[in-house]
Amino acid sequence: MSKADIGLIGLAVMGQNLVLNMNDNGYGVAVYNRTVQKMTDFIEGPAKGRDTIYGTQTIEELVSMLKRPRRVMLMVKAGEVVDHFIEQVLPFLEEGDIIIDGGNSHFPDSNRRAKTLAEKGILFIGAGVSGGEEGARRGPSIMPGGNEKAWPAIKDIFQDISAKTETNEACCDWVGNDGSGHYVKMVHNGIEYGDMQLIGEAYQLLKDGLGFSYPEMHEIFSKWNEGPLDSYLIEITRDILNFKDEDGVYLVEKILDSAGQKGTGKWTGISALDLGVPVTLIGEAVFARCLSAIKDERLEASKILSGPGVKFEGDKQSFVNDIEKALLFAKIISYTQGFMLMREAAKENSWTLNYGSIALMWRGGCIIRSAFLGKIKEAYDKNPELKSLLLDDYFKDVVLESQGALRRVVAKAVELGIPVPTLSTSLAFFDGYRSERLPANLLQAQRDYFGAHTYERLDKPRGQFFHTNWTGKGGNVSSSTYDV
Ligand code: 2AM
Repeated sequence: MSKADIGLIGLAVMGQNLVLNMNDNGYGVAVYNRTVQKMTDFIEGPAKGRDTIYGTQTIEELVSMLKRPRRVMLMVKAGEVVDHFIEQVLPFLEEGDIIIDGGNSHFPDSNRRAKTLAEKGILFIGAGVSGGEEGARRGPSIMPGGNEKAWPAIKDIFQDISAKTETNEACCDWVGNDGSGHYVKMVHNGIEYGDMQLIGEAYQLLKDGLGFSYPEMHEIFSKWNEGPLDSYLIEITRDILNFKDEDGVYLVEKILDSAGQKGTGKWTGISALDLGVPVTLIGEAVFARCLSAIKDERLEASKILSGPGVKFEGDKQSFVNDIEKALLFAKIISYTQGFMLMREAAKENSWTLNYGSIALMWRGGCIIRSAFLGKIKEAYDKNPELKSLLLDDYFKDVVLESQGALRRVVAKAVELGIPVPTLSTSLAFFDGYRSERLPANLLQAQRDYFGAHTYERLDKPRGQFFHTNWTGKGGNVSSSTYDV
């Protein structure tokens, strides 16, 4: 009976494709779905003729088919449904068996599940899986974290089914304890929001600022995809810009400009705020989607609030080259911020994260896959303790070389009245990050003035706090004893 290498619960399209992918790689898979009809449709449809994919009608039957240690993977809707299935599976498992959650779970849930299951002797893995349907079928990026004791038992399956880089390295490696796999996946999605918003801003500059046609923009993106911006998202944008509806009109022109979101970008922003890390670019990308979503209000405002009415004058080609460099610059800032966030989360949660291997996992299979991630891996391979990507020689040179282009692009966008929230925040971050002094001295003075919050001084050692009676009227009591 025990003949399947792994059991998979949840036969929506991601689940089905992972099963087929595992089976292509020689693994026997037992499958189950709440709605049993979906299981039979799968067995008689996409899985037809594969005699090592086993359809099961109950969870008990599914578990009974598994080799030990039993590996049960959940590909179900994130949230309570995951807990519900864990409860259903548990009575049939024994110590040392493994539950893998491959859905888009929020990392605090995975932290909790890893802990409560460990108490029961069950090894929990929270694995971020990226790459969409096609990735799941042909090779996704997989970011597994949780109970490390389970890793040897799932390593081969996961690395076999994952995407590979050009040098045949698997885009799947051990991430770290607890919910760190889902955390890294969340940051991946946040970065995806940023990359997409940056491309959107470039598109609006090309279309509304420079007046390029769709075939011209298609050409520009084709060229960009052959340079340092070479990536999946640039590639699909190139193709989208060339895609005509049945009536010959470019389809993207007809799509309502109101963006949806499922929450992972927002979670990244919330985590950044919680940890106090300036992940400004992803934050702007999330808010840009929110602004797009109030379409009706914008429509009303557009009739009342006019812009500068300025037209682009100058050399279009050189501006296109500037946009390319500006995109690269901003992308470096975004990834710098994302890795800063992961470092802080690792500190906070006592995770040991390997940043080079995270870059490698994102190198292929997932939505943000790009040539650029190879450079990030090199930077962390050179110095695993690298504080910031901007301090790496390669990235330092690129940002120093391209900052002029970004400044011209942002300045021109401001003149033209084209919103570039992510491009401009990347510049603001850069200018702040490279500043020895920021105006926070004044801010500290204000805080001390109105709230006796105290300040440290440049001419005294750190850790000594001072309070000044700014008006001569307030007391000398500082907020350590008196808080307004
Ligand atoms: P279904 O096919 O029976 O709807 C992705 O939606 C997967 O999660 C599907 O396998 C789906 O099962 C499952 N799922 C979604 N909501 C569920 C719920 N409330 N209980 C059990 N399974 C659920």
